[in-house]
This record gives sequence, structure tokens and C-alpha cells, in this order.
Amino acid sequence: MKLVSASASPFVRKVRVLLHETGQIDDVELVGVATSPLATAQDARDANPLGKIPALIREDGRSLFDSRVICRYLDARANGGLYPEDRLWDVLTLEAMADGIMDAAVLITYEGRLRAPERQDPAWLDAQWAKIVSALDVLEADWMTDLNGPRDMGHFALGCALGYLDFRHDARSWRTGHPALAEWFEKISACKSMQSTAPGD
Ligand code: GSF
Repeated sequence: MKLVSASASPFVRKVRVLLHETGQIDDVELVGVATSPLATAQDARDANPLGKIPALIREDGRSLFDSRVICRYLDARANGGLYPEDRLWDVLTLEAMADGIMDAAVLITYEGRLRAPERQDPAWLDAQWAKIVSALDVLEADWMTDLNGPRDMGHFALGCALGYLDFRHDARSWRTGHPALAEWFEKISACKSMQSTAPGD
């Protein structure tokens, strides 16, 4: 299989963490691309008409996307147990919250990278960051029991999301007001799968 990917992508990192956690890292060849909404890489377009990464090209040549579909496919392929049936809907909701944090953070990154300073909209940036803070507040208040329980894919997705905030939006200091989450993040960041997939340019 081939994974159309980029080392800075938090969504790609989710897939790579799962590959490490389920012993499948050697089954997938990484195809690195540089892509953006204004300059879509051909490999990304060929694998996903939306031009987004990650996209997984299976042995039969068919593509899978997006990261949630890819993660569930690969977890099922290895019977990895990262989407436990007894709490599946909570796991998927946590992964959706993590993906939403990533979506908002990536939009902030693009606004800063793809728009001239005079065309950037501070209200838009603040609105995206407000979504992230709202999610962090709820995680801090309501999800710490779950997060301190058995590891699942929701946990690793959140780890990738928080790691992306450190990587691209460190100055926003997400840990302020979220001490329990910050302590939890230090623990999941020590996992070998997280260490092996730390973001880079
Ligand atoms: C989001 C992927 C995405 O936005 C998923 O895989 O879960 N719902 C999708 N990927 C970004 C790269 S990133 O993670 O920084 C992407 O492909 N951007 C290029 C574009 O054209 O939007």
C-alpha cells in the first residue's frame, strides 16, 4: 500500500501513529508530497479528487480517504483494537473533536501562509482559534476520565492535534487553562508511535 503524505500533516500523523501501534508500518510506502489548496500536488489529486492528504492507495489500486476512513480500515486490517466496540461512539466523537481542532488549526496556518498580510482577516483567525479553545475547555472539564483510561484511536488523534498546535501555533499557548490536558499530553507524547512521527517541515 502507499500513503500519500506530508511530514507536517497532523491528519497524516494519525495514520502513521496507527500503523506503528498496529505493527503495519512496513506494509505502507510513504509518498511524500507538498500540497495546498492553491497548489494541489498531482499525486494528491490522483489519489483523492478533493486533493487532500492523507490518501491510502490499496494493493488493488483503489484509494481510501479521509484519515478517519483510513485509520478504521487499517485498524480492522490488523485487528488492532483501537476502535473498541464497547465505546465506539465515544472514540469516534473524540477523534472528531481532535480532527476539528486540526481543521481549525490548519485553516489558521493557511490564512497566514497563503494570504497576503493585508488580506488576512483577524476575525476569521480568532473565530477558528475560539473553536479550538472551546474544544480544549470541554476536554479539560469532561473527558479526562476517558483520556486517563485505556488508549484508543481518539487518544492518539488528540495527541496529534495538540502536537500540531505546538508545531504551528505555539505562541497561542493552548496549555493555559488546560493543566490536566497538558499533563496528559506529556504522557501520550512519550509513546514510541508518537515519538517516531513527530511533525517536521
Ligand atoms: C482533512 C485532511 C486535510 O485537511 C482528513 O484526512 O481527515 N478530513 C481530512 N489535509 C491537509 C493537509 S494537513 O493535514 O495540513 C490538506 O490536504 N490540505 C491541502 C488542501 O488542498 O486542503
